[in-house]
Amino acid sequence: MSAKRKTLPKDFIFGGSTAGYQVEGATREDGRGPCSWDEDMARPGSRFTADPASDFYHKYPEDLALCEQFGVKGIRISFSWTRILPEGEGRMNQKGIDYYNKLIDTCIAHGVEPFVTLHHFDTPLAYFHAGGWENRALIDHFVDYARVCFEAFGDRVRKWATFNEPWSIAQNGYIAGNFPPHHTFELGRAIQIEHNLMVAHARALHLYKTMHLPGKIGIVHTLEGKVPITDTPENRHARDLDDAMSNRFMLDACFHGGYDAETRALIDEILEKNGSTLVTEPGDFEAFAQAAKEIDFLGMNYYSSHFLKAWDGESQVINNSTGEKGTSVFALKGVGARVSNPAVPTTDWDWPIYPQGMHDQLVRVHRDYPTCKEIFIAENGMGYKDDFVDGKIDDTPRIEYVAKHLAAVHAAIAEGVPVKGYYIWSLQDMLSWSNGYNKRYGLFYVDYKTQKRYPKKSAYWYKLCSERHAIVPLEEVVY
Ligand code: BGP
Repeated sequence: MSAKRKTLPKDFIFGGSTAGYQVEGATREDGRGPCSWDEDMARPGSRFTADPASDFYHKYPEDLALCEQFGVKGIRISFSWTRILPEGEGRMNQKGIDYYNKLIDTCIAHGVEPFVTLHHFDTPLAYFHAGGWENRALIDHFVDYARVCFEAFGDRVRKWATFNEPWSIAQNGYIAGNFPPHHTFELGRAIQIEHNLMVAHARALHLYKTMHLPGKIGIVHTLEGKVPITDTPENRHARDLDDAMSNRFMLDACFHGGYDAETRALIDEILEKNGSTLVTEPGDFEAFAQAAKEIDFLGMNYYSSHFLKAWDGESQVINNSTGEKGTSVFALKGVGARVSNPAVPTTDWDWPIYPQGMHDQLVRVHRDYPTCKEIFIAENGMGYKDDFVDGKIDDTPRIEYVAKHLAAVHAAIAEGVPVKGYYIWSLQDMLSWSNGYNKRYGLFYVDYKTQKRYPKKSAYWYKLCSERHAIVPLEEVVY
């Protein structure tokens, strides 16, 4: 055995992550109702469509057989709310229930534990038109939908997440403008949405606990590392502001049961500079306090960190959604500017590759949020324009990326952080929300014309890691 080998606990789950809208396709099949993204992808000028995506709606038996073959022991899936309740509420769609029953049963038959997210960006269209997560009526509807799911699938699903990445819903929809409803620089609205989502999370989580089902429940947050580009008081303050808005505000709600005074002061500073205020109701904080006592785990997504400098100017954002390196701009009024760090490499989409940030966020959650009992890396991976050569895909840069991030997990575990699994983003290639199909993440290559799957070199490497409970050196992969 190599002296360099880093081992992981025997019960550490090597999983694969997916999201309903990004893999299922079949958006008009079997009575599914429309969601916000259907309308978005149909608008003039839209570059992509979610049909057939990776056709997981029909190909799931094949993908789960691949999981079993390649040592993938857990799969993160998300339910499409409008497959289950086509209008978002009321009438149930039996075909949607049947589909998810078959999917869950097939997971279990292959020894692949399902980890279900209730909401992964695809809000029912009628609610989106009624204001989306700005409209507090959606909180009650979400809790009702959660109840339907817990009742139908709670006997077999043992890991639940209420939401995927509330921060992305807020930031991408209301600040960066690359998700529906495509608003830009509306920091106050984004923060309000974060709060409303935290209330919906807390109430659904508490409901689950009252049902005494045999599983665990948490939430999936994307935690972005924030680092001052140079160590000045102004840059450190920019770091604190960005961290409060992206990470701390919601971690406080989930694990402290309310906003810490220092967090609230940072958030209020951003709100004031952007001419906004936060609206809360007293019951919100009761819900936070209750759910913080009951939450079982944090699902942490980590892709990159941001290097920050102080910024006095107006907000400016340019999204790199084509993979043309060096085209991103991100500066927010009242917060700070994200700048490139020449010492840190980036992906073609300008995402800094900085595994240290993953380690630091894991340690920070463990230190600052001791009520967080377990952490799963619910997403991490590398968007890459894979080359398909004679049926083979040598994605060595992806293996290197994942190995470095697993090493960060390994180091955090050695420091006492209870990380229990790693779900690579992504299991198979799929639709990227605002980048389409040339940004691939999968262990399994999808030929979108034929829907044929091809295991990449990373799949063979991941299998060895899962079998040996270790971060296997690249040289040991036979491909
Ligand atoms: C996360 C989302 C995923 C996935 C991933 C990669 O924020 O939870 O759904 O899309 O990011 O992002 P992208 O597809 O933009 O590269």
